[in-house]
Amino acid sequence: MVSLEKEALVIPKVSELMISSEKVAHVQVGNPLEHALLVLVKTGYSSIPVLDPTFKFKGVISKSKILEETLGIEEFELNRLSDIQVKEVMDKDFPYLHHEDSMIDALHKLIDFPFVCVIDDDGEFDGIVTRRTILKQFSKHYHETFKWV
Ligand code: 2BA
Repeated sequence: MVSLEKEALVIPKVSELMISSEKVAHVQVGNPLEHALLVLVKTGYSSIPVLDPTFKFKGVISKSKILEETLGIEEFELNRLSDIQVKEVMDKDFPYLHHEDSMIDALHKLIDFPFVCVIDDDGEFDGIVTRRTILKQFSKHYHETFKWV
């Protein structure tokens, strides 16, 4: 079990850990699922944030949700994807963080989700915090604390 020395661990804020919005792949609520699948396949991610035209965070769309929509009775019906909008199938019940939240707030949310979106006071999307970033922080602290390991 990892024991972190409370005094030595400087807890960063979400603003110091996030990947900023310009580096994050996203789709819009009104995009057809066909477009969302293309973005997901091209970027290699399994899920990405969904924004409205004013850049507000609205939910998350995943490859698995999109594939579910293509399931016909006997075969995959990919042509359905141009008739369905992202907002109809996206996951709306997704947590978010604010800039001033701490790494520990992010850690709690990242137990159940691979990334969490960061929004400002108006709900505008500013970026994401990923599991990788948090794990790297803990790994760094662990090795700095127990240099002989
Ligand atoms: P996943 O797409 O399921 O990816 C799981 C992990 O696999 C990622 O963990 C990363 O370590 C690796 N990975 C997958 N695709 C990658 C790629 N194209 N380039 C580099 N590494 C890749 P995390 O980095 O912790 O990311 C967690 C989740 O955050 C990802 O889950 C994805 O849903 C989202 N994500 C990360 N970076 C993103 C970005 N720039 N734009 C949109 N979504 C992003």
